[in-house]
Amino acid sequence: MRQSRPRRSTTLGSLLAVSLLLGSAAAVNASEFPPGKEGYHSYTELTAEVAAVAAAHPGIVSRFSIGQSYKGRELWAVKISDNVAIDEPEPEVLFDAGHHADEHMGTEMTLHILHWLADGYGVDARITNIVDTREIWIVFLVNPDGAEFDIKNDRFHFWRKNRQPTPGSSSIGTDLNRNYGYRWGGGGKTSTNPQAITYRGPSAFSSPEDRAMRDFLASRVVDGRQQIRAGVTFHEYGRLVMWPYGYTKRNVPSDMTRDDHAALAKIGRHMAATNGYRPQQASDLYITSGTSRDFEYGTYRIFSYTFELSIKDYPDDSRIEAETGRNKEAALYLMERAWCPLGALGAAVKTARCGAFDDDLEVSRGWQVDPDDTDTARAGARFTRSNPEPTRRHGKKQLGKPTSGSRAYVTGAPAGASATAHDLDGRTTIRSPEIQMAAAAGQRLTFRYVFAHSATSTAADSLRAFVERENGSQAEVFTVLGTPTDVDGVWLAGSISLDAYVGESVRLRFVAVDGGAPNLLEVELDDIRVTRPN
Ligand code: NO5
Ligand code: CA
Ligand code: ZN
Ligand code: CA
Repeated sequence: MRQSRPRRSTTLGSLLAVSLLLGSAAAVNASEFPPGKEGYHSYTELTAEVAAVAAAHPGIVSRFSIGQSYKGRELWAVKISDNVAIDEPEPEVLFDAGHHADEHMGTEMTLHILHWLADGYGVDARITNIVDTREIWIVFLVNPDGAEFDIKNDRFHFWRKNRQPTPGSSSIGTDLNRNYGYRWGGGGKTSTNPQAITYRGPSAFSSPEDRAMRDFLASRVVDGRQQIRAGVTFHEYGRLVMWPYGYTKRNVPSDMTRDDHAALAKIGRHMAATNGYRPQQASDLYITSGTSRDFEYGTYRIFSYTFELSIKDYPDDSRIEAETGRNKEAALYLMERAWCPLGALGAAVKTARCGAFDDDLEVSRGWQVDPDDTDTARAGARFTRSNPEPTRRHGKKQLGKPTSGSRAYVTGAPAGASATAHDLDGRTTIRSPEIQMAAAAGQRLTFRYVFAHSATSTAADSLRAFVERENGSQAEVFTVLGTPTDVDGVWLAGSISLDAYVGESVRLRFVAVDGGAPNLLEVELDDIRVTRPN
């Protein structure tokens, strides 16, 4: 859907230019699948197939490469959307396959998703709607070197890793689903032995293939916010639908919120009900560290799932149609749900969390600190997005527990040697990324805050919220002032009508000031949202 305000241009154009130059390079050492498995796509066939679909559907499919494998093969990808050459403000979804060389069904799965969308566009109303209102990314084969080696000389080699030699050893190959830089080096079914099939690599992102995935994901951060909201990484085998995390058995560790866990599990169970797979947290299978799924959720809060296809490894090619087909509903559902995954939790959550802005402050989402370079608070006392340490003086002042997860904006997070060691003196400001308000009444700015101070406080101490318009003007919409009494820290709720800004593009600002003679003042902010219209 073409929106009134196209996003600023992205790297897609340059990626396309690069792929045009490199796309004609002939594949080297092409192999075929063994007898009975010819229905699978070799790298050469995959390359040709993706190019053919893109050429047949130039308006909605664009092919590019996210980078090269260790041996220099292009890592082919497509974007599928209406107005495909334009980066529109539409929710994005990522499907990938082939981290593991021997798991060939995953690549067939991603090719089927490509065909469902490309061939169904303009034919099937549901698919047309998805293509018109989403931006779908597919990376078909993250590990082409391994996949080609696995079928070398037209027989299987039971190869899992990439084909990168490990420095200082005679071993070849890193497990690309152990090499991502989130909790890399942690425990579970992962190895430091270069010979092991789960070798994690000498360092996080030591493999060019995972680096290409990392850089592609980073390229989808626009105006500070990750655009990809949901995804599936296809593996084999076991017929499982798995949600984060794999690195811990805990259901809701400190790097996950309760709401996210509830929605991840609910969506996972829903998808499993449609494909007949078993739904579970990834670590219920076994613990893993350095996976793509944990990286995507942990770094960006992408609702990232692992599907284990098939009941066995190397299924006959006669199984491809049925095994991929049973995942069609799940794939379509996730693309639709990507609009606001948390909305799966029901009407109240949808109103609160599927509006124009929703930030639990758990990961970076584009806020600027000291946006005008006019703040006077020293660096250690400014708003930082962090896990606050509790402080006490005549009762609680800085509270140690955010209202969601383990991060909030805090004026100096450490407790320090005394309660006043890291409290605020002077002014500190945060400014949100652009927020496109819906053109309907009833939207509210809601947030949670702590405003705690000593009995020496005055009205020179304050927490203020402002709405900044596109023309730069700022309106104060919320004010709390200090008083000459001891006020303990407690999480309070702010809620302000934004009816004056319907349809506008705005930014939010929060300004905390310790203005009088130095006194104890602690300010915290969490769960900053613009709710849906009523
Ligand atoms: C995966 C999942 C546990 C993510 C893995 O059999 S698999 O290797 N496809 N299982 O261990 O990375
Ligand atoms: Ca589009
Ligand atoms: Zn796998
Ligand atoms: Ca939080």
